Amino acid sequence: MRRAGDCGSPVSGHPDGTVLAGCTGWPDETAEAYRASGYWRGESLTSLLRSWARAYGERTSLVHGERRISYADLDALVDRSAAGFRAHGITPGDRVVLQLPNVPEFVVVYFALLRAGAHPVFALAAHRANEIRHLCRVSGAVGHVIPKRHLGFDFEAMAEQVQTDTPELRSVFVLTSDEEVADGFVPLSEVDADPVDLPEPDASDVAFFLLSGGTTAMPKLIPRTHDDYAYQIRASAQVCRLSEEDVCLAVLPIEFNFPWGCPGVLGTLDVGGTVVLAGEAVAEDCFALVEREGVTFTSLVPTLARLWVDEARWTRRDLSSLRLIQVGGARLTPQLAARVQPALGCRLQQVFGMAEGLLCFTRDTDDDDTVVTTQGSPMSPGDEIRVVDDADQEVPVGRPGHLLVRGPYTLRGYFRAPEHNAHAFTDDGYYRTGDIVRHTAEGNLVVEGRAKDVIIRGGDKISAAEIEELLLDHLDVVQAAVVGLPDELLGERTCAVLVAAADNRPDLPQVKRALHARGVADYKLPDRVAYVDALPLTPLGKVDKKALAARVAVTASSGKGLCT
Ligand code: OOB
Repeated sequence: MRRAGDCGSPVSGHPDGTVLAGCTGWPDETAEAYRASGYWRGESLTSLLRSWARAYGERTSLVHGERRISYADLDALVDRSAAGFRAHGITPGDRVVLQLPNVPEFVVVYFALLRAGAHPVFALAAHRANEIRHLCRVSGAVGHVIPKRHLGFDFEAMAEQVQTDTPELRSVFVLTSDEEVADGFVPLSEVDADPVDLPEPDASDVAFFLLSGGTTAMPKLIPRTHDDYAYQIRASAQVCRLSEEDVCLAVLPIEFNFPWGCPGVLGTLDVGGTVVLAGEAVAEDCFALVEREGVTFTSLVPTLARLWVDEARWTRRDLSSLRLIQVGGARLTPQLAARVQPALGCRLQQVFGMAEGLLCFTRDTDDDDTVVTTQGSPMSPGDEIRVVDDADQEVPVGRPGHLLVRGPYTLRGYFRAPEHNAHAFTDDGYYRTGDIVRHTAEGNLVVEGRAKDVIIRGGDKISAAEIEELLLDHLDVVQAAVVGLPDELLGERTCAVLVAAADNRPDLPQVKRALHARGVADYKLPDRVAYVDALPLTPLGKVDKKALAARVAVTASSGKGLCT
């Protein structure tokens, strides 16, 4: 078995050897140990859906608006859709970019592609041509699933644009109520055929791809196997003590790991509960759904938690069914954390996690202080955690250090990224998370900061390097550095600090327009622009982002000059 950093090594344990070139698996002896410990059970996600349908039959699996879908119907829809994808030329091993909002079709298409032997690649609904083109190229996707329009955006026009310069992308499938789609595109309703016998995917194979929050110019693809994700949903459902009485409200976009499988949508289905898909994240609309459907738990980023806590003071809705609010994805201040339980009348759970794997949760047995001030402890006894200094030497408990992790649901390598993998993993397979954490004496983790150059804006991860590259490519500037500025509601906002080429100093609207025209997703457009004569450098000659952020923050708060 080759190590992380190699390209083309097979996913460990698959009987045929190479399954999906470009993925790094676990070493054979580690895989065996994960099986022996019962973490990996050799069950594919599609076989789980089949067993859920058998066990929970007529119970409601999904609710969206007035639509309610039973477990048996979900399984049957997936069978028809899988046969339909095969009939439309999707074959085992194919990658298909899945870009849909929180609608039942997301769940159906996900399982149908898996059943057809293909691998969904989760795109954000917020992504635009720039990001989708990249995902298609890296994954070698042959298909793209989109809504016709969503929140006023014309996805068909974007998909046409992407297809023009992505020759492997053969098929675009469109979710629409009117059956009218652009020339050459396929309405999703036509991805439907009488069920055919399809072989079960091997559980040790890659099932689907999540996207990394990214430190690099473009998001990396995270291969998740059936075995590792099945374990994640089962174990996280146990941590949250989910049962078939639970009703999950999926508010965050379900293409994120957090609402999809921590325990989220899949963890709820695993125990026979009901998932309510919320199309809108507006707090009052969510409260109406909580009341109507008897929602028992949900997952939020701190920005949304803050809106819920504020709104709960005025609502007339009955929120008494809520028993658990998970908050994660970005730093939750102890001040806000302390307001969640009193305002919403239910337990708070802090979740510190990553699409790459590791999940930490505070537990229902923890005292209030632990829940308010820590990000909890790892989900699995199989999670191996190291907190180290710059020389990779372990630091004592209580001291902050870099968080490294390996375990039964943490990746060993990004897809087709050998150079990046070489420094994103240690030689013995630990993933370098880029987070700075400290251990408390009780064994909980507290996130102290980040070593990676990522800005977390309202829970959305923005790679500074990506925006810097775009700014340099598309604007007449000599240098560009993107930094995060503290923000009351979003946690951080982005500021593009530029060194002008000549007298020309594009202002904020011009900068935004230039990036928007290149098909960059809206959430990545800078919130502010500032000009400096030169970027400050560290002694090693790298841009000193800390100094720069401090300088820009002072200017921004004084309201003078520089920032627009
Ligand atoms: C979740 O996943 P990603 O992949 O979008 O982002 C991961 C990064 C972490 O490395 C850390 O930098 C940050 O987001 N983060 C937190 C945090 N939870 C995530 N920073 C401070 N406090 C927290 N509680 O964000 C994610 C995936 C699964 C569950 C929850 C969150």
